[in-house]
Formats: sequence, C-alpha cells, structure tokens
Amino acid sequence: MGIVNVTPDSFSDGGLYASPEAALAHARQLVAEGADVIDVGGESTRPGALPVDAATERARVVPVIEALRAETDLPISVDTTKAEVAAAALAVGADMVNDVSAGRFDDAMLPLVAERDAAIVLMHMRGVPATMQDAPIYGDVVAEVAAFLAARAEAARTAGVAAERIWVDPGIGFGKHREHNLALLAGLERLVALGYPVVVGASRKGFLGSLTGASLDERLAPSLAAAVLAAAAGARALRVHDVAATRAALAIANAVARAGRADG
Ligand code: PMM
Repeated sequence: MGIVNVTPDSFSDGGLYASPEAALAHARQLVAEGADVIDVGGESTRPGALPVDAATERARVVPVIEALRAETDLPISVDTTKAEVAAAALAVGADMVNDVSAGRFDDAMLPLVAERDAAIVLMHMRGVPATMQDAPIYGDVVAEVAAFLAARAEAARTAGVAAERIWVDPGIGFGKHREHNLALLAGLERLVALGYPVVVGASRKGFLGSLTGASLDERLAPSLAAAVLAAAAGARALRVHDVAATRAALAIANAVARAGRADG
C-alpha cells in the first residue's frame, strides 16, 4: 500500500505533495513502482497534529482520487476519520476507507462503509493524535490491541460491513512507545489470529529512528527490516512510502518462505 499524503504537515513527507498535481505525480510514481493499493490522505495524524475541517480535507483528496481513478484500476483507499470525506472519496472512485480511529471518531463512518459495500481498515490508536503520545500505558499491549481490534471489527459487522471487507492494523506509533511498537511486531501472529487481514504501517516511523539513530530520510533500511518481519509474521498489507524498495525486500522474503514450504 503506497502512501500519498496530500498534507502540509505529515511527519514523514509533510508538504512534499501538498498540491493535487504533486500528489498525483507521486501516486503515479508509486503505481509504476508496483504498489497494489494507493492510500490517499488529507489530514496529518502525526503526534500533536491539529485536526483539519472536512471541507479542507475533501478539497485535498478528492481531486487526486478522481484523477487517479481515471488512470488505474488499482484499489484506492482514502485515509480519513470523517464519513463526509470518505463519502466524497468513494463517490469519485475510492474502494476502501483507511480509518485510523477504527470508526470511533465519526458514528456515520461504519454505516457509510456498509452502505457503499466498501472495504475498511480499522486501526488501533490510543486517544487522539493531539495527545496520543502522552504517557501511553499498557499491561499486555498485544492483548489490548487485539481486544480493541476484535471489538471494532464486531462493531463494523454489526453496522453491516461484510467480514471479508474488514482489515485490521495495530497502529504502529499511535499512542505507543518504542517497546509497544516492538512488542506488537513481535506478537503480530496474535493479531493475524483474529482472522482479518492485517495491515502494518511502520515505514519511517519514530521508533526506527530511536533504535538506529537514523534521521527521517535515512530510515529506508530500518523500514525494510520492519516490513520483511511484519510480512513474515503474516501481515497481508504494508503501508509504505518506498514501494519499489519494499517490493524488492519482500521478493526475497517471499522466495525464502516458498522454499521453506516446498521443503516441509
Ligand atoms: N500511519 C499513518 C497514517 N495513516 N494508516 C494506517 N492504516 N496505518 C498506519 O500505520 C498509519 C496510517 C502515519 O504515517 P504517515 O504520516 O507516514 O502517513
């Protein structure tokens, strides 16, 4: 899943693709690199980020999704917590909603996804982006995230979303310290066991920098390590900035996994 942030302030690439033209060019690049899904977002969720109103967010993502839809059959997801933005994106051809609040911030979100027969990524986050990194405390972080995702998936199904349209995501970096992120990657099988495809977004995130000392633009190698480990643990989608490099890393991981299966 290739990331297109149409925002002035995302942590990883804020401002680089803030105009619809620049964002579209970037999306084309990710398609050329072999992305399977393009994820278009118009509101930064970085720690401490301030909310954006729906009209602004819509104006950022809709032109990009509409133009992209005219050029590719690839699934397009819209990274939003607002039903109003999701509805506008689905109307111009998005297939999937990537909701970092798992439908908690807007009561209209899950019914909308059900009504449009769209897919949804339900992500775990502690609190809201403005305050999520203020002393997050967990007992067993994997168990707590698993219980949350199971409950949100149940809420989605109760709202009428088909089980096969539901994806879950541990929300690496969302209300989590480094040890929490590492525990979630180490325990990913317990999330896979919920029975929904798992999405992991570790690309360029802060814990990779704190482990290696790598600045934002030096985080490709640690991001690839995290991607390969997540895939090996059963993640079905990886939300990444560097699609070509991730594909190359996964080609090796997948070849080794296949060889292991052939052996067994
Ligand atoms: N991370 C960010 C934004 N949206 N969505 C999902 N499903 N999972 C994530 O981990 C996730 C997300 C923040 O990263 P960015 O600023 O690089 O987009």
